[in-house]
Amino acid sequence: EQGRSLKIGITCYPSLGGSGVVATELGKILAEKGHQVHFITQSIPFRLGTKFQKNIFYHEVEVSDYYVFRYPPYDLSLATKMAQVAKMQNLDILHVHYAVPHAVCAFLAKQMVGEKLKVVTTLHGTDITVLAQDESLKDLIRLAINESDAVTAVSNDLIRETRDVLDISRDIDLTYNFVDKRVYYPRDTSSLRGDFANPDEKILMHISNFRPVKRVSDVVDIFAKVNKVIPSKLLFVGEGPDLPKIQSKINELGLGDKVHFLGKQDEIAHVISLADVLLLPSEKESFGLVALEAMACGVPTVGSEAGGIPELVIHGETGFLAPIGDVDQMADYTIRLLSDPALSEKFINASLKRARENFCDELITKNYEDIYYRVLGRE
Ligand code: GMT
Repeated sequence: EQGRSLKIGITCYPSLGGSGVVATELGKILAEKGHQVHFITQSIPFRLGTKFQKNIFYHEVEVSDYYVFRYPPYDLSLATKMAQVAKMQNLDILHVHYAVPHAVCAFLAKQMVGEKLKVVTTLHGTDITVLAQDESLKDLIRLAINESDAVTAVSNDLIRETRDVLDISRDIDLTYNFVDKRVYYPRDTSSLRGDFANPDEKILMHISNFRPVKRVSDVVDIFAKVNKVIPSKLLFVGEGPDLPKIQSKINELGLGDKVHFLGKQDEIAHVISLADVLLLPSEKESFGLVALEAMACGVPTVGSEAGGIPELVIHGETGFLAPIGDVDQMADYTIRLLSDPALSEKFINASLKRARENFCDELITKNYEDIYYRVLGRE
């Protein structure tokens, strides 16, 4: 019987970028729809908040740290916790985000609980594009994926790459990422904008975890070129390993007074609404959630053609895409967009429409529910 409310366990990296955000937002919406959602994670997912919410429960994984262990066995504690929660709460589904170690732990939990517990694994990217390339992990990842009752991936490109890298042929459902339209819409930033830019200046923005795959150095190169032609400021949001290198590069180029570092920010919809363009020149990006967050706030993206970005950002309609590393082309596109108000307006409207029609929360959460009912044999 479709429609019956389900008991769903969700495991994700509580503090990790897009996958943690999507898993948490999905859990919140499923709970609103009447399902009972149990987060099983090492700490409270950062988008969950701490106040009591109907139908949402949180189970913390405690890791045993006996002196015999060189490394505390988080994976084993997680698998055990998953099995305990599944039995105690009579879970129907364990929905795990990220193959390593979560899908492997869910596989172990299922051995402890029995066949009636169904496992849904969502692949987000680096688990396949980086980890599955590692020969020491490949067989384990393949096992976890093949043994899941359903596997979903956030873009067609990631489905293709998963099949190639792991040499598997099983069905993988496409479930694009989504944003909650009650949160992601263009915000009025008139009172904030003056803190970062003069009225005649445009704002370029980059949001990420500043890991090497994001090619943040390209963002600086693009901005340096754009700034020669268009009065502008660059805003960086987020933190991560490449940040110090980026700061030195900006100082070396003498751009220090044109760049603001906002650090980590929670109210992304507000922050992103400040931007005239989002820059996403990544080396790898299975989806690019931040480009969707920008799109839903009416901010076009200029970026690379990596991974799943072209499935999200339509070149020439909601943004511009160029080959990875082609900063000259990305700078030219940014200049074209920012110097043509009619084109900007067209892109803004197309972005808002695309986010609403193709990546809205209702559509995508319904996809996930359909998958849950399918694996439970209640189509
Ligand atoms: O990109 C990151 O550094 C974080 C990573 C994650 O696991 O959260 O992001 C991946 O999952 C996101 C949500 O599905 C996608 O939007 C990102 O494109 C993907 N990152 C990569 O593929 C590098």
